[in-house]
Amino acid sequence: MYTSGTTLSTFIIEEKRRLGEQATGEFTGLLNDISIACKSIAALVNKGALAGVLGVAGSENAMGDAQKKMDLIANDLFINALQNNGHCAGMASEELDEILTLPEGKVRGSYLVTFDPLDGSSNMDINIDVGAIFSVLKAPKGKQDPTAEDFSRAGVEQIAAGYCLYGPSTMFVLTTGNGVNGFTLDTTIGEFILTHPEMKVPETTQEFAINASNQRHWEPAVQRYFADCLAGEEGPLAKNYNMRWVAAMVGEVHRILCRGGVFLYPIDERNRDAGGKLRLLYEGNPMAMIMEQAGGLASTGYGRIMEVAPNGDPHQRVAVIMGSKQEVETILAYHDAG
Ligand code: AFP
Repeated sequence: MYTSGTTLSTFIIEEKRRLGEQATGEFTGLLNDISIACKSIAALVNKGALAGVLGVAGSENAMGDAQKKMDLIANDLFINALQNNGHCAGMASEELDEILTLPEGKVRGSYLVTFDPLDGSSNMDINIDVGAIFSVLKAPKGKQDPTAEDFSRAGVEQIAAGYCLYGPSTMFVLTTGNGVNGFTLDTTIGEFILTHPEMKVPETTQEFAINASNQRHWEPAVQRYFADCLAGEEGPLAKNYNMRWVAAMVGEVHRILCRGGVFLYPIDERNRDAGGKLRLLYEGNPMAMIMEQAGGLASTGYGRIMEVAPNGDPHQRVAVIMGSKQEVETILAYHDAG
């Protein structure tokens, strides 16, 4: 008998049932909205130059990054998918200065969504992997429109997080707090199908990912760890390392989920006051939840990313060290040593 496999919606409904949770369908609807945004983005990313979506938009986002055309299109597609179906009460996007409330007349749902609609967008023009990252929080009860303060919550409060990787195939990877599952887009039927159940990060690794061009700015603990990695078998870590750098966090995290590794975007002297380079709400927290749910660790070097106290700025930054449990513990020992 031919089967089409387990679709994302079926998986979410079945998971709720398995856990004995009351399901109104709203959460399933919300994740469906997000998956529709991702499918629409995948279609355009896949067409690339044919769809006229390459190149810069001529604007900057809240962090002063030059926006690509596709950053803005992906942002619009997320907003469109989330504001019309009554599942979401408000959004925060890496591409927007302020949080976004729904237009008048739209039904407010029970959830808040944060997203980076096109992570690694400088990869777009060279046809290398890009992705989307999202996180879901409960909306405050009895409030028509959320404020920035309502998004200002530690990562441990996330009720779901995920990413969509636009690579050789399009993959949607999701956690709702019960492990991590990966779905591949079957473009012939337009559905995400469960292909990577219960993803687990291997505990050990010999692979690291860091932008080594920043080496001179890193803090001493990371300098020492990196030097010991390069020393290989003869060094204190006694193993030969491999290095990878996709320059899109979605790509790095996906590789780590599939075959182990560590990804570092540590504090460096230029971003020390800001707390790091990557964004806590749009990158740090969601990827930390996925990593931990898959058995890995996610730290700033000094504590769990998901316990970083939010400072009220939706564009707060954070240092990131995440991946295979034993390797992250090794890096934390370098930090403990000062
Ligand atoms: P964008 O979302 O602005 O494209 O940034 C991607 C990213 O934040 C992250 O995904 C990469 O790991 C990192 O930037 C790469 O940045 P550098 O080129 O500065 O190392």
